[in-house]
Amino acid sequence: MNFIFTSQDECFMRRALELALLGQYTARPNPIVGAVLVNSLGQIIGEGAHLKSGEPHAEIHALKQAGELARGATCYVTLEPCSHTGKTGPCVDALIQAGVSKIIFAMRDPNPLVKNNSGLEKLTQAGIKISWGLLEQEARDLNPGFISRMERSKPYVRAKIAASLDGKTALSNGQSQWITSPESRLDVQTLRAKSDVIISGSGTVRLDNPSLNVREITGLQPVRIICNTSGDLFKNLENLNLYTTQELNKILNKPNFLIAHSNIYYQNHEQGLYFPDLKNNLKNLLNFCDEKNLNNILIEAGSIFTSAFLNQDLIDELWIYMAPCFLGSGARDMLNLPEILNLDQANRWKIKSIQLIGPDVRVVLTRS
Ligand code: AOF
Ligand code: ZN
Repeated sequence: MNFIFTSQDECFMRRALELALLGQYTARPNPIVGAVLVNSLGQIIGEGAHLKSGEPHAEIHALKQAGELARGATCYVTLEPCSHTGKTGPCVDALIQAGVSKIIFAMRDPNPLVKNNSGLEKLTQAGIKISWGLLEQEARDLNPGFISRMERSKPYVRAKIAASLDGKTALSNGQSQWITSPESRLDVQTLRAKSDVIISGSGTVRLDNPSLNVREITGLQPVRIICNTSGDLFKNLENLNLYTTQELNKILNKPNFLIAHSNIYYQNHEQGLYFPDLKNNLKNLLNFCDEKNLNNILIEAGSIFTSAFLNQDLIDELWIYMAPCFLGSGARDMLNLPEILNLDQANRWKIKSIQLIGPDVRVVLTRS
């Protein structure tokens, strides 16, 4: 379907996209959504964002703010209004009841519960004009993990790397704190805060004893999963910062520090996730995340572990923070990839964005 939109439509949709961000650290596992109600004079009469799973959707907040003024208004919303009863009632019914006359949404909802056309048919039958596709890519970019799970049955996976300009991530003795600036590390905090899960390797845990939590931003804490095939970290749990900073994760109903392992002895450990042959089948860990409604995964690990994910073709985005320094030839490489003998086999990516972060540069790479 090809709909025609005005520059005023675009302005209001941009506002809806902006509002959606209000839920970016708190709404998961739900998608983030923004909505704006505009009257016939082109004035905004209601605004809303979906802030928390189980709480009202964006449209409901906007309708509440507009009250009686919603009659005859246009609703701009970043995601197709839902037609199902989940933790909350269908937004389609609320919009009909409030008497809005037009709805413009940026993207169809890929959720199988909403995907059938029943909501759109209901709106059309109620005499409401509907159109969609305005700033669709921008709306898709708000919810990569939710869309990936709905469309491909797998979470969206990002890997973060902090490196020098000569592509090194640690000295030969393992020292890596700190190559990048405090500004870059704060930027990583926002990336963590948007992630449902942080995955790391036991090597990083032994070397740095990291907490891998969110400290500078208010929002939900991610689940931290450490891959440790032998399970030997279980012997020393209490001394890990991951253990002392753990709290209950409501999506999983488990502590937010888990160890993925392949040691049958720890099969029933309450903080364990047992996968036979985890090392060669990291995909099984991602399948677990998909089944548990965990949308966005961030890998923060050393080069060997990050490369294992890369070699198994499991990474959607690379976030590389590069500090303007050189660590020399003895230092550890950013990645450990198999040697290739033909440039046709190069591991190629597309640059999605480049941004200065303090004194460093952040390059985001995608596959497509
Ligand atoms: C909307 N507006 O603001 C959001 C929508 O369990 P529930 O009731 O909260 O439903 C969650 C599903 O609703 C979610 O998976 C997605 O399909 C849709 N989200 N829909 O009309 C919103 N957040
Ligand atoms: Zn809804």
